[in-house]
Amino acid sequence: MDQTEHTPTPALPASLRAELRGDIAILRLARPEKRNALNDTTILGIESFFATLPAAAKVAVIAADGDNFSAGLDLSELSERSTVEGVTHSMMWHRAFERIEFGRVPVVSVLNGAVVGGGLELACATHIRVAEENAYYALPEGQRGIFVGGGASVRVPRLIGVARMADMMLTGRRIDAASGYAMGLSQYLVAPGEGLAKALDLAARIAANAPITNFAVIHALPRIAEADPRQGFMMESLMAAVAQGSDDAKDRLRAFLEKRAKKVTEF
Ligand code: 1HE
Repeated sequence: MDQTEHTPTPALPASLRAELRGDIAILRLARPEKRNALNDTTILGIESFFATLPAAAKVAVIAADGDNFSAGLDLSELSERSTVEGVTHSMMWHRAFERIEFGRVPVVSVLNGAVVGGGLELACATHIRVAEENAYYALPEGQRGIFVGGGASVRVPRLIGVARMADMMLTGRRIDAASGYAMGLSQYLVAPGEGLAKALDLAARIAANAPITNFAVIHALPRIAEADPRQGFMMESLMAAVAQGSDDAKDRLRAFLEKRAKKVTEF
């Protein structure tokens, strides 16, 4: 909950479209003719969208127009940059994607077609990835003579391990949606065209959680998971006590004991 909310939301570039559906904020990558390649304007637009989410938004969904989630960095903008400009550019991506990963609300992404380079980096900054069966993943930076710069070396190994990421970068291989699902790149795998409906269903469930639980999952869980176990256990105890002490938790526990709450169900 480290973000200031401004209203109205600033205008987004033409490469992005935003919509608020109830308590779900939806951001669409809207440059399908360029396979949703991510230029600087789009990255700044993503940062701005997540920095200024409407107060009503409890969860966000990122999806793409067209047949591809994103072909990654807009290579037409990869002009002659100095070393310092290169660092600054990469840090701009990091800032934008940290707004997603450590923002105010959980974020679900819908992956289809190419989820490549910076497109995979964007996807990995979201909390839940729903892949359609036609999605594929690649890190072609090796072929382009560059290195990842949008957070992949931090986020991708957490999902699939350093060895698999090294393989992707060294060989430029494509990983299909089913293999990506099996190795942890996505948490869900659905038929083509069904990703958005699935993401909206998940988003509705997330929005119904206690806000303190969603906060803890986004902000406490990743820090605890990376902490030394002794510090981690302590942070977990503190976070658990904070959540448990909330009126929301008390109401929900009472509702369960009085048989007014849903049981654990499959979906
Ligand atoms: C682009 C880009 C792009 C497409 N930058 N313009 N990413 C890559 O190395 C992936 C490069 N793209 C591709 O390999 C292919 O485009 C795809 C496999 C993703 C899709 O193929 P296809 O046949 O459907 O489309 P296309 O004909 O290749 O592309 C359609 C148009 O989009 C075309 O422009 P047009 O004006 O000729 O119509 C392409 O030039 C354009 N286009 N991808 C710019 N990436 C923070 S560091 C992150 C580092 C990286 O992300 S490196 C990985 C970059």
